[in-house]
Amino acid sequence: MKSIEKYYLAKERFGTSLCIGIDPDIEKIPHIFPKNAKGLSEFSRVIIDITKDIATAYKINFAFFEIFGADGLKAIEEILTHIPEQTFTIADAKRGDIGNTSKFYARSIFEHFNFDSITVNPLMGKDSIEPFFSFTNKLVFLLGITSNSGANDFLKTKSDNSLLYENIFSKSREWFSDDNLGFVTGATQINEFIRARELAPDNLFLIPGVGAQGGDIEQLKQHKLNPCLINVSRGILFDSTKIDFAEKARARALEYAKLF
Ligand code: NUP
Repeated sequence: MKSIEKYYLAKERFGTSLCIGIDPDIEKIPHIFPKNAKGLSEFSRVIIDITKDIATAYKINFAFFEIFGADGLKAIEEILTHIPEQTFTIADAKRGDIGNTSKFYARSIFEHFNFDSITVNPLMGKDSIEPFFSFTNKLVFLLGITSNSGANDFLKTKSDNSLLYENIFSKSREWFSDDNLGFVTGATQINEFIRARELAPDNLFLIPGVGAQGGDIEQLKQHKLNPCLINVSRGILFDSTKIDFAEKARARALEYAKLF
């Protein structure tokens, strides 16, 4: 099955656009877990157990695991086997390099880890992102307009008579099939979100920035959100860092799931 079809089926099944971000910050996980890769894996698996009937997708951010090297990568493998078959998965790895190297990044994420999708940094251009699209059954989220303040530094500057982020949306749609092409659009960037939807009306958007980063979901909901996945990481994972963390994470996930 193509990843895009899996997204639509998962969304129908769980009835929400909620994507839970697996960002197990070693400084923040509850004290009952060991401060190592095993701890990250155990904590993440509890979060999945307690929310797997709610979330349409899980997004695993590699940064939180890579601090433990090979053990961290093993933890990602363990966590992936814990995610239900029908739930959509995203590798938030923000890869991208010369074509010959990207080919191996793509194989790692899609063949070895078998994620449904990946986040890719498009700034090295067409040949750097093409290898990800050669996996025609998978989905690639290009960083379109990011949620952080640094989006002003490059993405919102003029390039070729449009803004750089506008070029990312329009050029990549010329190059690749909409079925494989998604975009990251930060919830904190409302005007740019509206423009992005004009440029890519039916592409899947991955929308981070709700919760800890203060993105205004009510404002976003006044525009065409779908098809989308809205990611919340800290806002669910660390609502409590005490013994009741799982209960609290579930309650937050339910609240967000109903919101979108
Ligand atoms: O533009 C982006 N903003 C962003 O926050 C692109 C991302 N991939 N992310 C990721 O989404 C970020 O790295 C983190 O994994 C998650 C947001 O986490 P939180 O702010 O909900 O805790």
